[in-house]
Amino acid sequence: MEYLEKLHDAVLNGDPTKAISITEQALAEKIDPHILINDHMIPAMDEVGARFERFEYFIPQLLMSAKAMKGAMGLIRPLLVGDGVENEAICAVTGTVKGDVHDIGKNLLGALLEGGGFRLVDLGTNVSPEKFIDAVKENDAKLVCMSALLTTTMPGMKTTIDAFKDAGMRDDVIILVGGAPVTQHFSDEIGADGYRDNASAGVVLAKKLLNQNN
Ligand code: B12
Repeated sequence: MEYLEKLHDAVLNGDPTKAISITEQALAEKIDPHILINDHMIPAMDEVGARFERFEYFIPQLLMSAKAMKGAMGLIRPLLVGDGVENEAICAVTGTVKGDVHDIGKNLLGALLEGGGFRLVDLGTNVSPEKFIDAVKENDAKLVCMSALLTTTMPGMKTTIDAFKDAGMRDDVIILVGGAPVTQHFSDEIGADGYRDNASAGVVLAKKLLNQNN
């Protein structure tokens, strides 16, 4: 599977056309999509971040790498979602917190939640506490998943949890947090119900906390 290394390079070099064609080939050869994501594309994005920190990459490169990963994810997403959605499914609300536009990890989590049988309401990025609360009310959601990729936006998770408390709704929902800078310690400190460092583990935890171990 040496050509899969080229998927890593296509994301690292911000080449959506190549990322898409390699993903097409890999899926045609029935390679597990989780391998494409976890062993090739996420490490590439980590390297993109490292280069950004060393001032070797700048915003345009970050954007092109994100575009490459999103292009490949467009092909993978239907496979992750599968036909897991059921009529009586529990509603999960996902969103990236206010001030933050990073959405690749959040979208991956959303696809896996849908694949895990949840009904998904994705609020997108830059989501205020009020929007999370309104979405839970409108959809009778039992799960809220917040994502943050910036240390400066992480406090928005606490603000959102506090807003649920103020609205008298904290006990109605399971709240999970995640994103590269988030830690278990931070999750405990802000009163979230749980944290995981990857999307698949997040879905397993959500099901466990909702007593849905199917
Ligand atoms: C791509 C990227 C961008 C793109 C985002 C495009 C998009 N549509 O998402 C763009 C160019 C827009 C961008 C902008 C900026 N970025 Co940026 N970006 C990145 C980069 C390189 C990759 C992020 C990514 O997609 N990773 C891949 C995904 C799959 O990983 P993930 O989101 O962490 O998700 C995984 C887990 O965390 C988990 N997960 C995620 N969410 C959740 C939620 C729950 C509930 C659970 C259980 C799990 C979970 O699941 C996933 C794995 O399965 C990171 C570096 C990095 N390694 O993280 C920097 C990085 C996050 N960016 C950074 C910075 C500084 C910025 C800017 C401020 C730059 C600037 N000067 O303008 C802006 C901020 C814009 C804003 N207001 O949000 C810094 C943050 C530093 C910090 N300490 O806060 C980083 C770390 C780069 C760096 N090393 O310096 N960025």
